[in-house]
Formats: sequence, C-alpha cells, structure tokens
Amino acid sequence: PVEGGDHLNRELLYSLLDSYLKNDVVSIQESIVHHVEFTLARSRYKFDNREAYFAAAHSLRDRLIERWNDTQAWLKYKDPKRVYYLSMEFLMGRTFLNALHNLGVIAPYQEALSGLGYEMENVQQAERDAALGNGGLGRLASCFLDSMATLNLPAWGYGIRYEYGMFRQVVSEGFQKEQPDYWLTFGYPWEIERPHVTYPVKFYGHVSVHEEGSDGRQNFVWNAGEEVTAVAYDNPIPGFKTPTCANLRLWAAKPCQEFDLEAFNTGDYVSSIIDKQKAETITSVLYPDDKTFEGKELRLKQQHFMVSATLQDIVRRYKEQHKDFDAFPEKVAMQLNDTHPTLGIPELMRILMDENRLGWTQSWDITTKVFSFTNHTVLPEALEQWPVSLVEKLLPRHMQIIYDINWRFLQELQQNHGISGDKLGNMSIIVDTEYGKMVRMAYLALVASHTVNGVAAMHSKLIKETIFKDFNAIWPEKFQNKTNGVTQRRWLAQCNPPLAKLITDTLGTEAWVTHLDLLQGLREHAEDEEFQQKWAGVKKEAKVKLANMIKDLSGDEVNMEAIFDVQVKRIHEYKRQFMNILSVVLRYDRIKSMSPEERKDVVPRVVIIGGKAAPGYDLAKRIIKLISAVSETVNKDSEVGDLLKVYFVPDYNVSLAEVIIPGSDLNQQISTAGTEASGTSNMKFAMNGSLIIGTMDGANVEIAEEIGEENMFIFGVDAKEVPELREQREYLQVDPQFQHAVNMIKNGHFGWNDYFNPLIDSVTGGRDWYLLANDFNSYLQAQERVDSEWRDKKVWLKKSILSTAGSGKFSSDRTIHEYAEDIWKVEPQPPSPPEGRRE
Ligand code: B1H
Repeated sequence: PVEGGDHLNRELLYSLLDSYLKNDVVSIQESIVHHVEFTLARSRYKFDNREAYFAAAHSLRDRLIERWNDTQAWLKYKDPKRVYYLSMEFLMGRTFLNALHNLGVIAPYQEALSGLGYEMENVQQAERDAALGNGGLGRLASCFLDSMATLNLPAWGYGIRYEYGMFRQVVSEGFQKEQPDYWLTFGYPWEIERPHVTYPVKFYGHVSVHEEGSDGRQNFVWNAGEEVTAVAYDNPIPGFKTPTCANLRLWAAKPCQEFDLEAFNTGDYVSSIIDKQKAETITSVLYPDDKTFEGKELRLKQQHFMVSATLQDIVRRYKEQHKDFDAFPEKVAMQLNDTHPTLGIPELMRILMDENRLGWTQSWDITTKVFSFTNHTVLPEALEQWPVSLVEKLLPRHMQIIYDINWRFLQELQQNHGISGDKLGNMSIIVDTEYGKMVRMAYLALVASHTVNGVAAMHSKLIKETIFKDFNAIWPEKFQNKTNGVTQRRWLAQCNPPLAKLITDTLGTEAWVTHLDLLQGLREHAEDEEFQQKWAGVKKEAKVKLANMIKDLSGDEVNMEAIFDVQVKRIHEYKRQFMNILSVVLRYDRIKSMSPEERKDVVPRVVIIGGKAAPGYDLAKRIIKLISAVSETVNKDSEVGDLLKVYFVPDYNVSLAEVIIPGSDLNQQISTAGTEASGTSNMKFAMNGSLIIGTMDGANVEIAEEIGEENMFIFGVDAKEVPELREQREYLQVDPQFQHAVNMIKNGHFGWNDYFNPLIDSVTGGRDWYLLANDFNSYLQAQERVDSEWRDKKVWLKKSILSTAGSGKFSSDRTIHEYAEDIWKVEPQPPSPPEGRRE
C-alpha cells in the first residue's frame, strides 16, 4: 500500500476545486492549447485537425472527470441500490459530439475552435469509432448507458476493452474483405486507466476438497492452472444536462504479477516472460459473429474473464460498506445482456461459498435475487450451448456448481411441479447431444434469474410460446417485456440538428430531448403546408449530406428528387436483403422494357444497402457480392439513368448511420415475421421522418400502433402463419415475378452466375426457410404503394411528420425507466450541490 495523504489540507483542496471548470470561450481555448502543449507535447503554434481533436477531447475529458468524481463520491455516500449492466458488447461509436451535447457546451467549443482556426466539423472527423460490438445488441447497451446517466440512475456498465473492435469492411470487386480495427493506435482520450484496480482471474487447474471445522462443511479450493490480471479502464458516461456521470468499466487482460520464480531461476527467463504475455490475447479481439453460436475456447475465456473481474469488483465495493452479505440483494442488481455473461451466476456462487464461506442456501438465495436476464433472439443457431468437457477443463469449479444448480432444479421440478420423464430432460440445464453433453446457457440464466425479458411485445410473447415454453408454464411471473428504445440525444438531436431545431421551434421547447413523448405535439402540424415546407427543407439538408457521402464513395451525383431507399443492418438470411435486391432486379427489368414515354412516369430511386457479413457466413458474403453485381450493371446502364441507382455502402457503422439515417426517405425492415426480436434502427429511422416498409415483426408492430399502419408500408404474412407455411413451402406456388428475378440472376444478367447458385438454391426447390418467395408479391405491392404515395408530396410529408410524431415511445429513456421500476428496483439519485457530494 502506498502511504500518504493523511494530513490533507481540506480547506485548500476545496477552494482549489470549488467550482467546475469554466465553459466560457476563452477558458475553453486556454484548456485546448494547454493540452496541445502539455498532454500531446505538440507546439501550440502548429497543430493539425487530429491534434486539435485530441486536445479538445482532453479538455472535455477534464470536464467529464469532475462530474465522474462527484457522482461516484455522492453514490458512495448515499449507498443506494445500484444496477450493473453486464455486456460483452458496447457499440459506442464516437464520443466527442455526444459529450459536448450532454454537457451543453457545443456552442462555446465550436466558437473556441473556430477562434483558434479549426472547423468543428473537421475536428470531429478525426475521432475513430469505438466499435466494441456487432450490431443492435451492442448499440442497445450504449443507448441504455446514455439513458441511465440522463435519468440519474446509480448505474455502471461492465464489459471488455477489446483491442480490435468490429472488423473494417472493405469491398473489393464486390467481395467483402475483413481488415483489423486497431482502434487504439493514437490513444483513446475518453478512457481513464486504473492501474491499481486489478483482479486476478483464474482458469484451468483442478478443485480439491477439504473437510473443515466442527460443522464438517466441505471447503472447495480451486487450484488454477493459469492466472491473468484484469485491469480496469473507466469510460465516463455523461447524462444530458445533469451533473450525473455514469461509468462504463471495461477490462483489459494483463499478465499476472505473480511470477513463478522457479521458472525464472531455471534459466528460462525470456521464455517465461513471453509465456506471460499470452494472457493479453484474452481481450484482443471482438468475435464478429452475429447470431451464430461458435463454441471457441477463447470466447468462453473472454466471458469468464469479464464476469469474474466484474463480480470481484462489485463484491469488493459492497464489502467496503457492509459487514455481511445480508443486504447484498438490496444493494445490487445485475442485468445480463443475453446469455453471454451468464457465467456470472456460478462465479457469484463460487465467490460467496468458497471465498466468503456462505452456505449453498444463502448463496443461492442472494444469487437469484440479483440477476435478471434479457433474451435477444429466438433463432436456434444463436443459443449458446457450451460443451461440458470444455467448461470442465477451463472452469472446473464452475462446472461443479452448474451441476449442483441443475440437480437441485431438477429435484424441484419433480417435487414441486410433478415433472418427470422426457419433459424433465427437456428442461435440464445440461443436455446430451450428438456432440456430447452441453450446458444450455439460456436455461442456466433462466433458472437463476428473478426476471427474464424479451425486447419487443411480440418477441416477449414468442419466447413464452417457443424456446422457453416449459419454463413459462412453471414460472409465468418471471417473464416480462421491455420494448427496446434508442437515445434521442444521439439519434435525433446530435445527428440531425436542422430537424432538432425545427422540432424545438415548433413545440416551443427543447424538453423532447428528455421527454420524447412530446413529439406527439407535431401531429397537429402534419397537414400544415408551411410546416410541411420546412420539414421538406430539413429533409433535403440531410439528403444532401447522404448524397455527398455517395459522391465520395462512387463519384456519382445522385438525383435529389429520388426516393432514398435504405436498408442498413448486419447481412443475414432472415433480414432478407436478398428479397430487397430481387425487387431491385425486377424494377430494373421493368424500366428496361419501357418506352421513353413510359419512363417519364417512373419514380426515381436511390437504393442504399449496407451491412457486414460475419466472416464465416458464406451466404451472407454472396449476398454482398450480388448487391455489388446488380449495382454495377444498373448504375452504368444509360437507359436507366437517374431512374434507378444502387449502392452498397462499405463498412456500415455507427458514424455512417448518423449520416445515412437522417438522409433516408424510406427504410426497409423486412425480416420474416417472427425472426427479428425487435430491431432498433426502425426506431431511429422513424424519429428522423423516414417511412418504414416492413413486415409485422419485432418492434415494427408497436411502431405501427404508435404512428399508424396507414403511415407505413406493411406487407407479408403474420408470424402465426409462418410455421405452417414453412411446412408447406415445398408445395406452394412460386410467384412468377419472383421466379423471373431469380432467373435473371441465374442466367448471368449480372455476371458471376455460378457464384450465386448457393444463394438461389437457398430460396428455391422447396427450401426458402425465410419465405422470400411467399412474401414477394405482397412486398412488390407495398413498393407500388411507396411509389404512388411519393408522387403526392403532401401525402408523403404528412406521413413523414407523423412518423417522427409517433416515435416518442421508442426512447431508451422509457425503456430504462421500465427496467428500473419493474426489474431492478433502483431509484434515481438526483445530483446534489457540491457540498453534499464531497464526502
Ligand atoms: C440480437 C444478437 C446477438 N439478437 C449473439 N441476438 C451474438 C447474438 O456475438 N454473439 O454471439 C451477438 C448478437 N443480437 C439483436 O438484438 C436482435 O437481432 C435485434 O432484433 C434487437 O433489436 C437487438 C437488441 O435487442
């Protein structure tokens, strides 16, 4: 322990730190220049945009740190129940503009920078995305942090500080290439390294049992085979216009400090050190597989590493203020973001029993009171099942505990619920498969959690009827719905300032930034011609930005009168990007067959598709190639000209979304009904006045309730019809237009015909699991309605306004409020004046 600070001069310290850093333009300029000189060690007379960004970021970081410190001191003093959000993914994107906006200092920073000779716009572009997530699930976690901070909740996020985030997608000759995203190259100014906040994390080895004491209780000792150190990195999460600053603590793996001196003394000095370095590989790279379970040992190591460090940290924080564990459930709530952090359950049991000498009954009672779990998908291939043999090898003590949990659970099923035979086996956490025994992580999470929730009303209903049916029968009270939401700070206020300003001017208040329901107030203006003109104006501004992006990408100047028709999301069969491109193929064919006279009536479209394919997902990669091939043929066809353009936007990520979403007129949410748990981009598009063409799936159903089905382009079969249609799909009549579009691809109209055969096979010959052929006609009809309604500008503008007006429900503030009240039972801790926050 480092000594010192026993005789603090509190008077002096308080007077030095008595007020927050000043936010007038000159103070900001001084702090920026100070950081250029002393943090970056560059010349204050000559620095470029990137250096300006880093210096401005550090100046803002100072302002975040004072809030962080005060918030954390205040929470320690108040000791309320806290909530911890455990997630293997946080898709944060950029931080600069978000921090400026939430701290309310965009204007002075803009002025400060421009006074120094820098354009805010250019400075911002120097920031790299923090892409520590795959897609919706990771971005949801980030939206939740923003809302938790804004609602003044005593909340922390916990995750992994991957050195390589989501891969960079490069499209070369239409093929996806993955490139490493080493996002830390120039340093990450938003994090605070905590070299002293470290925990040992153990792996492998064996468990020995010692009989102990008069109670004869067994004492389990885990002699690990490998030990790694987890080091904390804190990322301040500022709330909007509140001094509350939440924390995202990310763990990095470092070699452990305990050295095996024997190895060093036997002359193996260099190789011993090299061996130690291997520890760091645990937090090297984010797994880029979205929704296909891959049973890789390193992934299991990552999961255990994250939850072990996190639980040690949470237990340590609790023990600092409490002498026993009695109050633990009144002080701690933990949300598991899908099953990825489920090992936290046996880890907490192990910490309570083996390290704190609590008995099973008390440990289980505590564990089941603190955990709750969110399911994000019903796709069977995504459900995690770890081989017992692997868990046993990597985490021998945890495997014992899981067996114990299962044994007691099966006892309970038999004794209290009269369940036996096959049904008992169906519900067992451990299952025998052709690949050996497996641990079903979702069942483990379900058994130990007090609550499980789905992410949209329809999805929550589905999990009760399908994957968790047997559990719903015995524990109906465990199941809840928490419809997803997104933060309107990032996804409206920050990414679309002209629209934000129009909304504020129209409503006469900026309060919608924290109370999104107020958007309802736009309804009464939906048919007001003057307002519609203003609305069209801000949409145009956003479209120009998107058009500029396309120009940079392709060199093309797109027609601003065209419908900007967007589908951006991970590439997946169930999301049906293939169906989208098939309809584009037909549209192209139709335009080609028209006379010049007929072509005058065609509504022009710019089709924009973006998204990454998991590196091992062959069909998804072929879909990207197909989109690129169609794009190439269509875009260079002079007969078609402005009437149809197709672009695949490479490397779709949070920062691109912030340009693409505001600039879209139409967005595609066209998954097979019953497959997309919620979707969250649908909410972002609606907020920005983009109309949805989509199926009755996930949160689309609730969006339709809010903004009105008549203001969307709904098509396709209902989820309840899907199982039966799937059964019959071999015998269904194939839509002729579908067949025609497929044939064009097959016949080499876009080249590369053989390469597309596997794709075509997946939707023909009675396969077509996601029912593209079946929904195709209805989809084309919906597309016809899009064209005809676009022709009447007033009709379209009205629907666009009503989309934004009806999106109030889909704020993550609403979602988080519901989690806090119904699941976590945590209360806001509104900030108090500095006096109260010092102790
Ligand atoms: C969602 C995932 C997911 N569901 C496994 N499941 C992963 C599963 O790395 N993995 O192993 C990563 C991600 N992601 C998405 O969650 C749903 O598909 C969306 O519909 C939903 O909106 C989103 C947030 O709830």
